Amino acid sequence: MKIIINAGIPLLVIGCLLLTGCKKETPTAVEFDMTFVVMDESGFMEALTEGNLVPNANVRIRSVEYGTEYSGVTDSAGVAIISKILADRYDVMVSRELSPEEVEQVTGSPQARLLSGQKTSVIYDGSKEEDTIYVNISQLGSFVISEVYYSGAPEAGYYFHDQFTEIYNNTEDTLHLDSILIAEAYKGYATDADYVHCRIVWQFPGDGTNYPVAPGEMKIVAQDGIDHREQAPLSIDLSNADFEYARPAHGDVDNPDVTNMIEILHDTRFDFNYSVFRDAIVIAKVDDVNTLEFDAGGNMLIPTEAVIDGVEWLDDVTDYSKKKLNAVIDAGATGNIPSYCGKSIERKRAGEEGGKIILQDNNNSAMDFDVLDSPLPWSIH
Ligand SMILES: [Ca+2]
Ligand SMILES: [Ca+2]
Ligand SMILES: [Ca+2]
Ligand SMILES: [Ca+2]
Repeated sequence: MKIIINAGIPLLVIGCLLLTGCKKETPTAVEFDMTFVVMDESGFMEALTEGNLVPNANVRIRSVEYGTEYSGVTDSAGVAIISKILADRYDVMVSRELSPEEVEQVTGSPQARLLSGQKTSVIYDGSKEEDTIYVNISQLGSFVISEVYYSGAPEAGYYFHDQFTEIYNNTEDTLHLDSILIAEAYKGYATDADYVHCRIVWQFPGDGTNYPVAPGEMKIVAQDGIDHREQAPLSIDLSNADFEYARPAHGDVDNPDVTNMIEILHDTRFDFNYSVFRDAIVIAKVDDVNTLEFDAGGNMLIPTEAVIDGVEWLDDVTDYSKKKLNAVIDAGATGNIPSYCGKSIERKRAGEEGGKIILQDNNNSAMDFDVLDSPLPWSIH
């Protein structure tokens, strides 16, 4: 009796395996191990270890088509092996934090910094099983978009007028927002590495010195600078917003206590509202916005070299066919949250120096952003 039962179980298992095998979409898929060697081009590792290999680096690879992620950490020889990956096109993202103590050994100044590097859309199909990824020191000399709250308020119908953009001074010096542009990238031009094609462009007011932002300080640009809790109880108070997109001639809110952004180019939308599903915005600085050219579709062309920072979000981060920003500006996308969930996207910390938070900017939102359960205007989590 016992023998019969035991014999039955393997048969059942084999049957399940056969059934599963029939359903598999890629029955011929081959798994292989991929070895990553991380090399530093900044000279930091050379100064610290007398070699350019980078130990303790985080290596993440992400399937472009399926969104599947694998990760590993480099060993003392700067090598990480990621096992059993499938042949596919991948984005590779590598980062290694340099502690204040490590940086002090090299520069004499105890500041946390980040080594990072990436490759986009590289094919790993098993024909080669090793790749070298070069990292360099992240540049910190600019404003960055530190948070975008775009998803809309929960339990308030389809209320999304509480959207805001937070801009952070990631440098050691006071910077000015005067005349900087905020623009929305239009769809269909992600392959253009030279220009961001924009159908909505707004500009900060000021003559160059009117709107200073201290190191580590941040400013809020609201869709509407009002207390949104009156319309959506679970939302936020933006009546103290630093700036707002106001279109009073079109019936939009205009809080007299909140400075208005200047409308440069606008489409048929009521307000400069971001999509609650997927969208991409850039901040940029040009000498004279009136000299910018347009494409045949009526989109303003902002030169990529004028872009200070950009961020892209997708409701489905496995679907890069919807991406609007070129990989030079943002090689990835954050988001992956439902609309009207009240969540927000926030740029990650790279470190701290002298009590000031330094935010991470690899020009890859998939690496650089986290999702917050609720928005945090004027603050970093
Ligand atoms: Ca508005
Ligand atoms: Ca106003
Ligand atoms: Ca950036
Ligand atoms: Ca924030």
